Amino acid sequence: MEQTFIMIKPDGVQRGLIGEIISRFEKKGFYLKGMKLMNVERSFAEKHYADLATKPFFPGLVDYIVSGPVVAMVWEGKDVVLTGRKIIGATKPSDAAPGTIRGDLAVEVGRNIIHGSDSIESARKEIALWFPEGIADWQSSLHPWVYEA
Ligand code: D4T
Repeated sequence: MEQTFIMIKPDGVQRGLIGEIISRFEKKGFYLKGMKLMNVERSFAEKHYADLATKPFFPGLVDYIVSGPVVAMVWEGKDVVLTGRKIIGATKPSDAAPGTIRGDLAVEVGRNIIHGSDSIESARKEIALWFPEGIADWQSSLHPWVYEA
């Protein structure tokens, strides 16, 4: 099954939104396969956001990501990359629909509380970067009650 990398950013941690965010993915029917609370080095944040290195907001983005602990997670499920992005909502919280995490819980693009991989290829790279030690191997006993096969 497909996997995606989800990160609760420092504002999501500081605002006490970890449980709320995990709950939305869990209740949907996706499976948590890896999770850790960690502070990241500047060089690591720069590597994660390497594709955005030329953007004017890049230095501020890196400052924000290293400003406190983040929660790094791997979630698994059918179409979890695309569906995870829908659960998260548009990058700019003012464009994010009500019912999405950013639509309900965030105001500013530079404080949008959560990251989710934007493609299967990005997910593969991000999981390898954030979880070099690997992820947990388990299956939910509820699987047949969420998935048809
Ligand atoms: P992430 O990667 O954090 O899930 O965000 P998105 O995939 O939704 O959006 P992105 O890669 O375009 O932006 C990455 C990150 O940069 C911040 N940002 C973005 C910002 O501070 N100012 C901006 O103008 C934009 C476009 C927010 C998310």
